[in-house]
Amino acid sequence: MEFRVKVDETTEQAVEACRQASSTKELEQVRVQYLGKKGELTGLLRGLGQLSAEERPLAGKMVNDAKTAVEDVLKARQQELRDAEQDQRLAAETIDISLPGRPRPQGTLHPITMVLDEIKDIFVGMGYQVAEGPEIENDYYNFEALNVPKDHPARDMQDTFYFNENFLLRSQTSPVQIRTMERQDPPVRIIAPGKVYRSDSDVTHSPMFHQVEGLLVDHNITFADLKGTLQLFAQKMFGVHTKTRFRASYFPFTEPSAEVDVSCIMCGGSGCRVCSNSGWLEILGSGMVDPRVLTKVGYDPAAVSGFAFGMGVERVAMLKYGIHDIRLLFDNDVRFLNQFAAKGGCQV
Ligand code: 2NM
Repeated sequence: MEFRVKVDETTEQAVEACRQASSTKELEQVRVQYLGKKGELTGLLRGLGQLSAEERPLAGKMVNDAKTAVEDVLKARQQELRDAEQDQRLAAETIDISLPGRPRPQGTLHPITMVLDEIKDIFVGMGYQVAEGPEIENDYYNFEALNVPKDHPARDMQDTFYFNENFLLRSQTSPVQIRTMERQDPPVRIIAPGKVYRSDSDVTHSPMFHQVEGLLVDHNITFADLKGTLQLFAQKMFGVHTKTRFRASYFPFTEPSAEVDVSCIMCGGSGCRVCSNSGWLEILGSGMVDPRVLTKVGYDPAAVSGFAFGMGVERVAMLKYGIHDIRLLFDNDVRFLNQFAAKGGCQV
C-alpha cells in the first residue's frame, strides 16, 4: 500500500535524524521538521482526506502509532543529549581548589596609631584609664584652669588656633584632665591621648599632632612616684636598659616641673647623630600638679597631691622609626606607610 510505505519511510528518516542530532538544539530542529505543526508526519495526517472512508481509520492509526514511536525515540535521545551537555558544563566549570588564593592588598595601622597603642597599653597595664574629650575647647579648659597666665605666649594668636574670643582648637590634651577631675574625686589615674593643634610647621612640627598626657592624683603622691612611673614607662617603651634623667623646668600647671630625657635609643647613651652626641633624648614634660590647678577643680591641695606628664607621639614615632620629616607621617603615601606594616598578620 502506497500510504504505508510513505509512513514507514518518513518514520525511518525521523528516527535516523534523531540519532544523528548531536545537540539538544539540533534535536529540536528534528522535532519541528517531523512532529511540528507543519512537520512531515503531521502532514501525513492531513493527507488522510484523500483516502477512501474504509482505508481512513487504519491509515490514521498507522500515522498516530508512527508519531508516538518517533516521539519515544526523540525523548530518549533528548535525555541522552541533555545529560551529555550537563556533564560538559560541569567539567568546564570545575574549580581547582588546590590552587593558592590571590593575595589581596591589605591595609596596615598608621605608625602613629601603633605608637599610640603601645603607649596606651603600657599605662593601662599600670592601672590608668583612657580618657577623651573635645578637640574644640574654650579658653577656660585650655588655659585658665591650667593656670596659664593671660600674657603667656601660648595664648597668642600666633601659637593657638582661635575660632573667636573664647573657642579654640585645644593646644594640649590637659583640658581632658581638668574635665575628668571636675567630674571625679581622687584617686584619679588617667591618660589623655589625642590630637592637638598649634600654629607651627617645619620638619619637626605639624599644625596637628598627637599627645599623650597622664595624670595621677591621690593621697601622699610625691615626686618619687612621678620618677618611678616615668622610669618604668621608659623601660617598657624603649627597652629595659633605658635610663632617665630629670632636668628642672617650668610649666604654669606644675610645680616643681621637669623635662624628662631618656638615654638615646640609637646609641644607648654613648653619643651619636640622633642625640647630637649628648647620649640623651628629650621625650617628656612633667611635674607635680600645681595646687592652684587642684583648687580650681575643687580638690583640697592639703589633702591630695598629684603628678602629670605629657609627650608628643610624633616625636616618639620619628625616633623609633628613624623618620626625619614629620610631614611624611601625614602625606598618606602608601609607599611610605607600608614600611611600618606589622609583620606576621593574617594574609588572605
Ligand atoms: C605636660 C607637662 C607637664 C599636665 C598637667 C595637667 C593637669 F591637667 F593635671 F594640670 N595635665 N597635663 C602636664 C604637665 C603636661 O605636657 C608636656
